[in-house]
Amino acid sequence: MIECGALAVNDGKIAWVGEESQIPKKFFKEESEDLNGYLCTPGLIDCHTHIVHGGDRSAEFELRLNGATYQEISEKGGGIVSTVESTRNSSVEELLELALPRVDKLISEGLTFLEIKSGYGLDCQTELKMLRAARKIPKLRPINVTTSFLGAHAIPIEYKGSPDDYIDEVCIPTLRAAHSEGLVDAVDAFCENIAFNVDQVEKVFKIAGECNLPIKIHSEQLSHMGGTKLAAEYGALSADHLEYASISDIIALAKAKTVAVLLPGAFYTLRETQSPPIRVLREEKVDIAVATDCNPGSSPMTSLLLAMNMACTFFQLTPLEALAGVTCNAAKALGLSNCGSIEIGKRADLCVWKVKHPAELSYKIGFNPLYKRIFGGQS
Ligand code: DI6
Ligand code: FE
Repeated sequence: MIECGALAVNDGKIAWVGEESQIPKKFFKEESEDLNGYLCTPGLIDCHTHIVHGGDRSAEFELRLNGATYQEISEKGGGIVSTVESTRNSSVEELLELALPRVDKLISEGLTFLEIKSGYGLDCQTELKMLRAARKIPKLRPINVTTSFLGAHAIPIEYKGSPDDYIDEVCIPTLRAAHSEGLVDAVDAFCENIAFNVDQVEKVFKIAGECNLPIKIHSEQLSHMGGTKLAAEYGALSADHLEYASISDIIALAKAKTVAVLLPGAFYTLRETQSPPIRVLREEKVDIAVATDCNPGSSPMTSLLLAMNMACTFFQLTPLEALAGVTCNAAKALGLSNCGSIEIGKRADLCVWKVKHPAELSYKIGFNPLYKRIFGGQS
């Protein structure tokens, strides 16, 4: 933290940062702005969302409040596959109309970079439609977007009981089609007892490798399936959720330099009681990111500040760890090197907050102290 700091922006990038008293003379000539001593941080990055989707699952929320579990609802044909039906029935325009208010909410809290997953299509046409919608968002809003192909998210009704056939006949050909259209920045998979096992996920990771695409995983969210170790073996950018991860899983992440992404919104919504192994993550020096997991089932959340608050309260992250989780470590989880910190040469994606100390960002619940958001040098 620089107490009396200043920075210079040129051509959308950070040209200088340091003590106000040290600003090089050449920057004095330029246009300048007083930020009133407010806190300036990197722009926020949400590194795990399913923000493009049709329909809503409020009925399922009520079922869970009456005692049904997430897994039971999923086994009865609700859950992810019900969002699949709504998403298949929506056009790109309709998906955008639904997604943009969610994106706007995140932007209002200083978001400058957003990851968006497919995975509610589970057929070629709809997976491509979701990714095309995601690619349109940066044309409509001042935000950068990176996409993850999540064809291995759930088993669609037409392949019930035949997950291997789904992977071979739909997921892999769709990944190839989406990649050849330039729609995919990374490949993700849901390794879980209600989704895919390690062998099925590994098949998808092999194709990602052939396509030179980085991988990510949803692992050990509801049970221990072994996806974390598999992802580490394949050099994944991130392993996400991790509630049921073991010590040896975390050691594998550390060795592979894979980022651990914590998703406290899903932990909260599902009233999970087992926390990810934070102490071990710290001991093994695994980089920790925090994201919303914005999705209609397990985390209908469009506030990254709230995710920071929850990461502190539920998982006992320090407020500075939470801030690193939505900036520099979120950038790492997406394999980005041009944003996530205030450094010379990086994009001038910045937030100015009307707070005195960074802890205030995580401390308040439902309060937004954003004073100014700067995207590529533009406010
Ligand atoms: N894990 C999640 O948290 C979301 N997907 C996943 O693999 C949940 C998706 C949903 O319930 O719609
Ligand atoms: Fe997710």
